[in-house]
Amino acid sequence: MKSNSSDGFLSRLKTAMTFTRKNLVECIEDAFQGKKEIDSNLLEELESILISADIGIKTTTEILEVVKNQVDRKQIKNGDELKACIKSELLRILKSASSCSSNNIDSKLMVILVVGVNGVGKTTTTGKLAKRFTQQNKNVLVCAADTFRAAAVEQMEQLGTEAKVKVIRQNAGTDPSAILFDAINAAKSRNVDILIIDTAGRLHTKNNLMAELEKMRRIAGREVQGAPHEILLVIDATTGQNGLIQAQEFSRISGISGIILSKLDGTAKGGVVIGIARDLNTPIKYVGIGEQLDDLIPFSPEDFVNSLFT
Ligand SMILES: Nc1nc2c(ncn2[C@@H]2O[C@H](COP(=O)(O)OP(=O)(O)OP(=O)(O)O)[C@@H](O)[C@H]2O)c(=O)[nH]1
Ligand SMILES: [Mg+2]
Repeated sequence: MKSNSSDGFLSRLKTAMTFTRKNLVECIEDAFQGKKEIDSNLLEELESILISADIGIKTTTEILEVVKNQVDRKQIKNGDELKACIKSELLRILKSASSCSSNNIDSKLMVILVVGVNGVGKTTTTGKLAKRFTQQNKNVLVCAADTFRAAAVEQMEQLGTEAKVKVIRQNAGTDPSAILFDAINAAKSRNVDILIIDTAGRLHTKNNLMAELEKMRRIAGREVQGAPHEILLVIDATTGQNGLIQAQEFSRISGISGIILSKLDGTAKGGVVIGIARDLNTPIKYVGIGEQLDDLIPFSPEDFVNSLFT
C-alpha cells in the first residue's frame, strides 16, 4: 500500500506534468480518435508527436520499432493498445536507467556536488535537498561554493536559513576549492551526515570552469573517502533537447551520478526525461516542480509514467 506522502507526490507530479501530458498523450489520443486501423500515416504522425514531446530522436526510433513490430504481429489493433505499448516502453527505458547504482558510501560523511549550466536551478535545488535531508533527521551542511556570480552566496544563505541549515561561505572571488576544504573540515568537526555543495553555473565549453570543478572533485576525494559520493547535474526541463546535449557534455567530463530535472512545472517538454535516461544511462534522482523548497520530489519511473497516462 502506498503512503500518503507518495500519493501526495503523485498528485503534485500530475499537476506539474499537465502540459507535458497534453503535448504527448493527449496528442496521441487525438491522432487515433475515430481511426479503425493503424496505418503508416498514423505511425508517421506518432513519430512526429514523440519527437515534438522532446523524447529525442533515438528514443523515438526505438519506441517506433517496437510499435511497428507489434502492429505487424497484430498485437496492437487500436489506440488503447498502442498507448499501453508506449507506456510500457517508456517505463522500461526509465527503469533500466534508474537501476544504475550510485557509489557505495563507506564514509560517515556523504558529499554531494551540485553542478550545471547557468540558471538551471542549482542553488534552489541545493536548498531543496538540504531541507529534505534535514526533514529526514540528517545533520546537513551547505557549502556556498559559487563565488563567481554576484549575490550567489547571499542567495544560498537565505535558502539555508529557510531550510534551517548552516551555510559555509567566504567572500566573493575566493577559490571555490578553498571554501570546499573549509566546509569539509567544518562538516567533520560538527559530525555532519551530508554536505551539499552549490557550485557556480558553467558551460561545459568553458575549460577553466570545468577544471575548477575537477579540482573540487579532487579536493573532496582527498579529504573524504569516496567523495564526492554524488555529482548531481541539474537540468532545466524547459530547455528540452538542449538539456539533453548539456547532460551529454557534462557526463563526459565530470562523472555525473544522477540528474535532477528542475522546472518540470509549467513546461510541455517533460518528455526530455526519457531521452536523458536512455541516452545517458544515468538515473533521474529528483524532479523540481516549483520555486519553493518543498517543490522537489524523488523521481520514480512508475509515478512519472502514471502521471502521463491518466
Ligand atoms: N518553476 C520553477 N522554478 C524553479 C525551479 N527550480 C528553480 N527555479 C527558479 O529558477 C531560477 C534560477 O534558480 P537558481 O537556483 O538561482 O539557479 P542556478 O542554477 O543556481 O543559477 P546560477 O547560479 O546563476 O547558475 C530561480 O528563479 C528559481 O526560483 C523549479 O523546479 N520550478
Ligand atoms: Mg546558483
